[in-house]
Amino acid sequence: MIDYTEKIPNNVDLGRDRGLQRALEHWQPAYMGWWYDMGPNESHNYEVYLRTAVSVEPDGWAQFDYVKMPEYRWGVFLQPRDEKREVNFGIHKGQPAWQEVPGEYRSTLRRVIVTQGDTEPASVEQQRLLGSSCPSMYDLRNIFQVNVEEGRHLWAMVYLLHRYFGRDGREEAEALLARRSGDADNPRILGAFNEPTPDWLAFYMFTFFTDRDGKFQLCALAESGFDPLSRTCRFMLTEEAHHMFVGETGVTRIIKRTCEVMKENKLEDPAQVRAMGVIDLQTIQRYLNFHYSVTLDLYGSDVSSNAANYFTNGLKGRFRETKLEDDHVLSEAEYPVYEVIGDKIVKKNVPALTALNERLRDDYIEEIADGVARWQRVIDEAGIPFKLMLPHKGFHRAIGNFAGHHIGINGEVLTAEAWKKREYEWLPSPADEKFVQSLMTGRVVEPGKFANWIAPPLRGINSKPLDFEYVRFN
Ligand code: BYC
Repeated sequence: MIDYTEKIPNNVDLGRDRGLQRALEHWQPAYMGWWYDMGPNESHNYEVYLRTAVSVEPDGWAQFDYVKMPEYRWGVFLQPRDEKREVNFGIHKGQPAWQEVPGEYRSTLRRVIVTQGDTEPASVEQQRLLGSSCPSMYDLRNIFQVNVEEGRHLWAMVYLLHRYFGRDGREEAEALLARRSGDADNPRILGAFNEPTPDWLAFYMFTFFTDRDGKFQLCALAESGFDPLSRTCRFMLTEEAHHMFVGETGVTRIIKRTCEVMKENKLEDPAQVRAMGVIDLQTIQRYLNFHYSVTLDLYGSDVSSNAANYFTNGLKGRFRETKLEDDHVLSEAEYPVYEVIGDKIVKKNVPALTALNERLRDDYIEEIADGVARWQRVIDEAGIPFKLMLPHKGFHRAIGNFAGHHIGINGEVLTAEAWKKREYEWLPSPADEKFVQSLMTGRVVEPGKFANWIAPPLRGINSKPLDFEYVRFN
């Protein structure tokens, strides 16, 4: 169970390590300062029907109640230790899992933990203004739930930095509160976390596509031979699932509403669809193309010696590593990657060890394709002849083998000029964004009411009705 009488709720017996406790208690006000500045705008007096972790056991960790958001009890929760756990891959395979950081991997592990940690406050910063244009009280509550949990994920990484990386770790923890999403001088580390999330369609796309990168990266880190990192990530994954749910159902509801309006009014022309105050399917496709492609970049280069080293040294595994049936060392195996040669995209086998970023990206793409097929079903069921598609892997990429090339949506290799001409056929144009913004000028917060451009969800939160007062504004 988690002890909520402590200043920092935790299940790691923080009170036993006075130095660590003091260091984290010192970081806590800085974190609160960051939350007041960069957390959800205007939310400080709201009471929100939130779920809070009460235990890390799989069957009973959540408790729902009203919480004043700045009083949310952020804390440190790790999954219980398995005394028999081993390093399951790489050159240390078969050794007992490490309870302390191996000296030779200190800086690499710190870097991975910092990169993971950096994404969490970044996403809160990206979403901070969305509360003022929410489509319903239900959605407002959901974004707040996502935001407090991203804040907790920052705590999860900061605990590791403080506990295992001494002074360097404390400095990194401060830097995590100093960088800002989109800041020209001190940006967040990874590309997608510096892109704006200007509207709710972007928010749902982000939580569907980018939070799912979170899932896959956390799954890979949950395989780590460094046991505290593994245990931390395992608990974070239980929270991540809700964020992806918010994204997937959010887009589903937008598509559903658009299809209803198209069908009722027998419309197909996007301009006429827009005139009815809903988002045309073509614009939804362009948002999808954008979020998919910037998220694919988050997996790093197709061929990466960093990734090979992480794996060989037992720091970061593959998706579902222990379920895979091979030698878990990959000294002989190969894996296909793609390269642009002249005006062709060519497949090439490389050592599987160096292609681990690409492999994780492929695992991700498989899951994404299933989600997009579920969205397609909504359109098909409405009898509307429109097909959503996933762009080619090389489309609009800034990292890896496709970076610097101009790949069209179907994988055609184009000149810069030819690509530019079609850019806004494929990606949201300023006019698209302006239109979506125009639908989201005010917030809808009467219990049970939903904005015109989105269908209500199938059910409420924690079996509450849709017109439940999920947020009290005071
Ligand atoms: N943008 O060998 P390479 C989440 C850099 S999301 C900018 O290809 P590597 C969440 C790279 O750092 C999950 N820079 O890459 C979701 C390296 O820099 P140096 C976040 C990039 O190291 C929603 C250079 O390029 N977690 O949790 O194999 C809401 C060459 O790198 C990018 C993690 O990412 C980029 N996109 O792989 C909230 C897990 N990509 O060394 C939360 C931890 C690469 O030249 N991170 N670079 O300075 C990692 O495992 C690895 O750092 C990466 C990159 C997979 C990201």
